[in-house]
Amino acid sequence: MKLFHSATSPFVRQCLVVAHELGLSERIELVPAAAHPINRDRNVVGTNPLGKIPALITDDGTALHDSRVIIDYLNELGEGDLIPRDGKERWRVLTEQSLADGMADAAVLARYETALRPEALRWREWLEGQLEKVASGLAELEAHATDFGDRVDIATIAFGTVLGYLDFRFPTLGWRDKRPNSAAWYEWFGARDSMVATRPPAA
Ligand SMILES: N[C@@H](CCC(=O)N[C@@H](CS)C(=O)NCC(=O)O)C(=O)O
Repeated sequence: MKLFHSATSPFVRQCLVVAHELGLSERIELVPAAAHPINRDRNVVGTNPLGKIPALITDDGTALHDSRVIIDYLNELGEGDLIPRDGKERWRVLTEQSLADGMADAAVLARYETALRPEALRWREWLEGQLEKVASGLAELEAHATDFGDRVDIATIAFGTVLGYLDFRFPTLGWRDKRPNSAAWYEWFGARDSMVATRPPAA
């Protein structure tokens, strides 16, 4: 399998954490990608017309995206149990994953606003609106983090990778301040081999 990859993408990292957890990482060849909302990477566009990463080419040549589809695929391939199959548990975990992914979407957009958009065109309220989404997600996480126990599934992986992204791109945000439950949980989760092996480079 080939995965279009950047070490800084929280969505790519989610796929890699899943692959590590399922013992599939050796089967994935990482293809360096320069995904960018304006200067699109033509190689990525050839697999994902949206030009976004992660995008995966399976061993039989099938193109898969986005991260949720790739994760579902890897979970099935590795006969994993990272996605509950049915019942209330399934809908709860999928909704938690959706929240964590939404936080990552907002954080990536906030990053683009500050790192890519020319200064004269920046819109402070819009940036604040994205960070507000992140903050609301963090509040929800804080309310539930003590219930996570030793869960390792698509939702906890998504929360772990978005917190890692905040540490990487928004170190001054201080997300741990007044969020002791999330901080304690992440201390444990972030030390998993799968998380250590996929850490973004030093900012
Ligand atoms: N919903 C997508 C989001 C992926 C995403 O936003 N990827 C970013 C990198 S972290 C990207 O490719 N950005 C380039 C662009 O916006 O065109 C997923 O879950 O895979």
